[in-house]
Amino acid sequence: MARQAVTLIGGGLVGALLAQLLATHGFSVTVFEKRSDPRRLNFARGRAINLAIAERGWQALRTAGLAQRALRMSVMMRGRMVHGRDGTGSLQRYGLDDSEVIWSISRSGLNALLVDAAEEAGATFHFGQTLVSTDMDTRSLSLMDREDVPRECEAGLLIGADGAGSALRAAMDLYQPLGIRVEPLGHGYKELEIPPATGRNRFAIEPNALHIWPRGGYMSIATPNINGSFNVTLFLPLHGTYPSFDTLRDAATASAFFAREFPELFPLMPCFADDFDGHPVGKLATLYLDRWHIDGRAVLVGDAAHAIAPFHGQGMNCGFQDAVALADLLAGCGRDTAGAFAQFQQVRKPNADAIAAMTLENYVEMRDSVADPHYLAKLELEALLTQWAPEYFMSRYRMVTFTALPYAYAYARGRAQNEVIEQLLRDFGRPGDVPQNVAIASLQQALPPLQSVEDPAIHPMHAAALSRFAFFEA
Ligand code: FAD
Ligand code: E0Q
Repeated sequence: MARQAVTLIGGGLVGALLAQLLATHGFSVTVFEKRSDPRRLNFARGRAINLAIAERGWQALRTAGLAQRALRMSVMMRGRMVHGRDGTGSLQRYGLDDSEVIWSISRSGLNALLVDAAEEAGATFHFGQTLVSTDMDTRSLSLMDREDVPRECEAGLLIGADGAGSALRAAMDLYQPLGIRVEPLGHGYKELEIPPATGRNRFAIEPNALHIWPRGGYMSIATPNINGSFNVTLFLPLHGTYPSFDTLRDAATASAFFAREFPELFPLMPCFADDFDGHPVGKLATLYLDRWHIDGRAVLVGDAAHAIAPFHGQGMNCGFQDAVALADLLAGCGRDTAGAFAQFQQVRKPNADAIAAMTLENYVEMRDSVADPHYLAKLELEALLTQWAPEYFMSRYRMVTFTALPYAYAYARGRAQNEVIEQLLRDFGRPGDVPQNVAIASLQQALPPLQSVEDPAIHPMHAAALSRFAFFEA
C-alpha cells in the first residue's frame, strides 16, 4: 500500500513535532512553512525568545525521543519570584521540591531541533512558502514564496499547524463555517531583554526562577536563557488611560514609565528604548472554534485550533499533546481519517477549552493577587492539604503543570477543591488554625480520591539535569 500523503501547513513548534511523529508512523509528510529555515537564522542577530516547558511538553518530547536533547537547551525555574514595589522578592515554589520544576527553553533552538528530527524521520520541509488560498474541493494549495513567486500544488491529508493567524483555518471556514470566536483580552505585550551580565555570574538576577513584577492591571515578567540573558515581557492594556500601550507612544514616555514602575529592572536593560521602539506590540486573545476539521480532508492543531493567552505557560505544552494524540489516531485509523479527526476534536477540545479558562484565571491571579493576603492564605492552606491528604488534594497548578491529567479534569477538580479551601478559611480564619481532621473530612466528603497519576511527575531524565543547578540551590 502506498504511504499516505500528509500536507502540513506551518513548521512551527507543533507542526514540526507532528511532522516527526507522522513520518515515524510511516506517513509521507510534506511541510510548507512561511518563515525561513530556523536552522539558518542568525542567532547572534535574532532575538532569543524562550518559553516555559512543563510535564505535558516533556512527555510529548519523550514520545518523539527528543527530550534529552531539548533538556540541554533549558534552564530550570523553581517557582515564581514575585517582586513587590518595595524591591523585595520572594520565591513561590511551583511544586513540592526540585522534582517539580518547569524549564525555560529557547523557542528557535527547540524549533530547529524539531525540524532536524522531522527531516531525519523522512519529512520534507519547504521554507519560505506561505499558504495563500486553498481549494477544499480539489485540495489544491496556492502558495507564495518570498519573491512573490506563486506555486500550486496538490495536497494530501491537510493539517493546519499555522498558528493563531492560520490561513488554512480561513480557507476551511470559507468552505464550511467553523464557528470561529475570537475573544480579545484587551491587553498586549512587548518583548524586551536583560543582556548577560559581565563578571563571574552571567545572570544579572536569580537564574532559576520565573520573575514577576505584578503591579495590578499590568505586570512584567523575566525568564532566563542559557547564555545568561533574560527575556522580559511587559504586559499592559492596549488602550485607555495611562498606562496603556496607546499612552506609551514613544520610547521616552515608555522609559519614564518603566523606570518608575520597575525600578530594579530598568537599570539592567540598557537596550530598553531600542527594544521598545523596535519590537511590535503583540496582541492577546483566546480563540475558540466549534469545529476543528472538515470531514476527513482537513484538520487544525495547536494555536490554529485554540490559541490561548500565555499566562499559564501552556500553549505549546497543550499543542504538543495535540500532536501526539493526532499522530496516534491517524496511525490507528486505517483510511477513516474523518473518524480520526472527529475523535481528535472530541478528545482534545474539552481540554483546550479548560486550559483556555484556567489561563485567563491565572492572568488575574498574576496581575492582581500574587501578593494579596487572602491569596497567600490559600497557598498556605493548599500546602497543608497537600501534606495531610495527598490522595485527595493536589493543587490545580500542580495538576496542570506536573502531571498529564486531562486539563478538563484539573479544571473541574480545582473548582471543587477551591470551594473546600474557601469554606475552611471562612470557618477557621487563618490556615494555621484549620484542624487537620476537619480538613481531611471536608476533602473526602467533597471529592473522590485523585485519579491515579499514571506518569510520575518526577522523571529520571530530569535527575541528571537538575544536578547542573545544584550550585544555585536556594
Ligand atoms: P506557532 O508556533 O505560531 O507556529 C505556526 C507556524 O506556522 C509558524 O512557524 C508560522 O511561520 C507558520 N505559518 C503561519 N502562517 C502560515 C502560512 N500562511 N503558510 C505557511 N506557514 C505559516 N506556550 C508555552 O507552552 N509556554 C510558554 O511559556 C509560552 N509563553 C508564551 C508567551 C507569549 C508572549 C506568547 C504569545 C505565547 C506563549 N506560549 C507559550 C504559547 C506558544 O507560543 C504557542 O502555543 C505555540 O507556539 C503554538 O505552536 P504552533 O506550532 O501551533 O503555532
Ligand atoms: C508558568 C510558566 C508567559 C508566562 C509563562 C508562564 C507563566 C506565566 C505567569 C507567564 C504561570 C505562573 N506561568 O507562574 O503561574 O507557570 O509559564 Cl506570564
